[in-house]
Amino acid sequence: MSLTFYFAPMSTATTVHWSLEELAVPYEAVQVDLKDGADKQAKLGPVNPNLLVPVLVHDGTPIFESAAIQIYLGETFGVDKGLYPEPGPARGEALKWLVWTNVSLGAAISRWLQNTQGPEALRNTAAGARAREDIDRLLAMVEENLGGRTYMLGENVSLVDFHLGALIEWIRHCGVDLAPFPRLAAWSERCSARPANQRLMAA
Ligand SMILES: N[C@@H](CCC(=O)N[C@@H](CS)C(=O)NCC(=O)O)C(=O)O
Repeated sequence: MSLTFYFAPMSTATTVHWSLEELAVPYEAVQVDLKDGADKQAKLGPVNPNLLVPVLVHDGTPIFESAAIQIYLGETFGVDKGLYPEPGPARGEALKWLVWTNVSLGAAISRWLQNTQGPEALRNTAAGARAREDIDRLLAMVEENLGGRTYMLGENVSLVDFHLGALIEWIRHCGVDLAPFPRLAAWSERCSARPANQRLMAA
């Protein structure tokens, strides 16, 4: 069995990196310098024509898109390790939050960053403000979900917590205040304190 993981620090790849560390499966990590076009082309060209990290290559098959990788890792290794639900309604909940993290919350965060911190010529103040409102509305969904739950799927930590948790760490770093969402803030601290995440942060 071979697993090769293409990543860059402090990027979308961190969500998958965290899961790989928690799953404790052996993998080879290949760091890509996203600022170096030649490095990107040489390393990512053969595995992701979109030239983005993360990419996971399992026994020669490349898988890109972080949510797809998380789902794949969950199905392939996570159930046995107690980090991903068996097929059934709980699996449906995991899929719901993994996909939501990218296509709802992640998309709003991208709009916000592009319109407030991206290239000057592409910024739009009203679109940035709208995206920021959307982020708070979406964070309120997480706050609601965490009512009476320790983790996103209930009492057990799962790949959903690592996927969403890494994104929340990132937006905190970008200046999103979690104070209006106390359950979310406490959950984020709980997840971030895990040894696997601390190892990544220290690397
Ligand atoms: N939808 C993709 C987004 C991946 C993505 O945007 N990756 C960024 C890093 S955060 C990247 O590789 N950018 C390449 C570059 O900056 O040249 C996913 O979830 O995997």
